[in-house]
Amino acid sequence: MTIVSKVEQAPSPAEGERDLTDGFHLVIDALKLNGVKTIYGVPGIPITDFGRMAQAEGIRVLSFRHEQNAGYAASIAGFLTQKPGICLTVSAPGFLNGLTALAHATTNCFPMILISGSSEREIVDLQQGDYEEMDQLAIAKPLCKAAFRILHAQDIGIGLARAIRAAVSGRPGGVYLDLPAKLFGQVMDAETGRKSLVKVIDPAPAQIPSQESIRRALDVLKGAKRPLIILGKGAAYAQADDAIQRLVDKSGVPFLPMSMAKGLIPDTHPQCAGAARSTVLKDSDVVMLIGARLNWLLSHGKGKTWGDATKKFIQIDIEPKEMDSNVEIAAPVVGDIGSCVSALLAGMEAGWAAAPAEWTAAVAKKRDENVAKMAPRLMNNNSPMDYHGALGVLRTIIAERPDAILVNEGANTLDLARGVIDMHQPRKRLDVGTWGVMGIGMGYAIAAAVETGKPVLAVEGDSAFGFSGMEVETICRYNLPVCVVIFNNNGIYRGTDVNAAGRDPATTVFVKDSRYDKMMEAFGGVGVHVTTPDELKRAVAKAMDSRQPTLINAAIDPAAGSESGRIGNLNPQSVLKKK
Ligand code: ADP
Ligand code: TPW
Ligand code: MG
Repeated sequence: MTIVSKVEQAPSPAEGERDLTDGFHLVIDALKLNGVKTIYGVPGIPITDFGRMAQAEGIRVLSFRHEQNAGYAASIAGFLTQKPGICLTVSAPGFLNGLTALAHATTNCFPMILISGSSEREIVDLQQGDYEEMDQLAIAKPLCKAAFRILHAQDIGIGLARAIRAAVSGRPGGVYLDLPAKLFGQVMDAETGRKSLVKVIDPAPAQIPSQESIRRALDVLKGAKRPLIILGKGAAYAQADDAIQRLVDKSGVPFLPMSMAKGLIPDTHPQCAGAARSTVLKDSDVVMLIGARLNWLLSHGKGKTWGDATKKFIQIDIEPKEMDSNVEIAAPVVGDIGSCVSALLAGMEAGWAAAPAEWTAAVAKKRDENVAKMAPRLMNNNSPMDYHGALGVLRTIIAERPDAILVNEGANTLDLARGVIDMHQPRKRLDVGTWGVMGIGMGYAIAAAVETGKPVLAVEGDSAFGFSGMEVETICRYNLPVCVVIFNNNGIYRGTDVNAAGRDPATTVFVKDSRYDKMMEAFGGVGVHVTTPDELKRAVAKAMDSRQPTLINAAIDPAAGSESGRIGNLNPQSVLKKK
């Protein structure tokens, strides 16, 4: 008897012989049937052979050093491709390591499936102490959009179809798929197995907004004296780039991109209000949100950030429950962004009046003033470097290579890079997202390189880098075009804190003048240590053009940063006097 892996190429069975398949191959065939090309994970019992077989069957299986990084890679692969990114882990500890990323995917509305092997159900349920025993399904459930377990080989097709649909339809999110060890070895007739597989048709169906909601939104927009469009990462995810561009152009409305929506329309577009953020939030009277939630990142749509003027909100989102989540939404438009924006465009009759010139001129003036104020700071060649001097050159690097992908995390390193580095193309800026989580860096960089083939520039705070730094080995192993720049200011926010109590170092500082570049050299990559913006520029340009794995340790003035970057106001204050 032969175990048949490629069901579609199964030879006709010889007389009296039935071809068989098994759980391993059915999962692989189901993934392939649904277009999965890459799996991010860490091997071990019970999925080591699964990884080998998937690789043999032509799926790219990328092995990481820690599941959390593989999970972040899968989550951003989902964002970039609109297909669920797949993360594969072992049971209990591997599963838990991957779970943070699954929760992150759900929070950020990225489609992802965490597939974990699990231990024997009968033993787990009686809590008899199996190898890596854990009730993974129960633990995953509250942290993701949906969670499934497959117990029988004949259910693999349906189980994967459910997982894929749950991840990508409606508001995308993380899905957990539990595959007990026993499933992989289950054998069934190959032909029956092939027939049991499901190719998911139209996994994320268009969701057409009602005509009434479109009319209402256009009425509100028409009445605006100071309109603003806010583009969120949902708009970037939706890949409705042309329609959004046409809406912005036709309406003449200033737009503000949220962090990961930067570049959806170039930051250099005349209507971009990125450099006039406080003014447009405060002074606008009608705000159209496209794939952006009114969460903490937008001060919940109220308070002094939003000024005194009464605002009317138009919100375009695929998730009906998002409407009125923080403030009243005057014109909810529920549907997928492509369909909604196209319907709005269709409803804007010829001769639609562009946004009032008085307002657009005021926004442009404010923006130009702010840009002019910043310009000289970006041109300094100080050593030790400050953030602006270093970021000024990275801004040029990206302007010269607009198709490169920028990954960014840290506190000052994040907030200042977001403000300084203009993005020119959609989905090129990948960062900490809704939670402001540290640790996405290397996972995102690896997936970005793998999924797009473009060179990646990862701009990392020294603390941020530490959360996923071991994956530089992975970058070298797969020879990926990733250039990591570490803004090394000797610590979290600043490198200057001292512990008044003596003994141990302060909680926010690291070993002084660490040479992270040597880490890259340890694995055969290029390591460079730089102390001036000129040196930084040369090193990054070389790395991006050579596509060689590179880590540049950029020494930043330890006193240059501020506590928590731009969000220091969120720190609770003690009323007690310091000792
Ligand atoms: P940002 O952090 O950039 O402000 P958020 O993550 O808060 O963005 O918001 C993204 C929003 O986009 C979510 O509310 C999500 O439901 C929505 N969304 C995601 N994909 C689509 C889509 N294809 N069509 C409509 N809305 C979408
Ligand atoms: C998973 C808290 C926010 S920002 C940051 C930490 C630890 C590091 C800032 O230092 P870095 O940048 O990266 O050196 P810089 O330029 O300001 O010096 N754990 C998680 N997520 C978060 N957000 C934290 C801790 C945090
Ligand atoms: Mg730092």
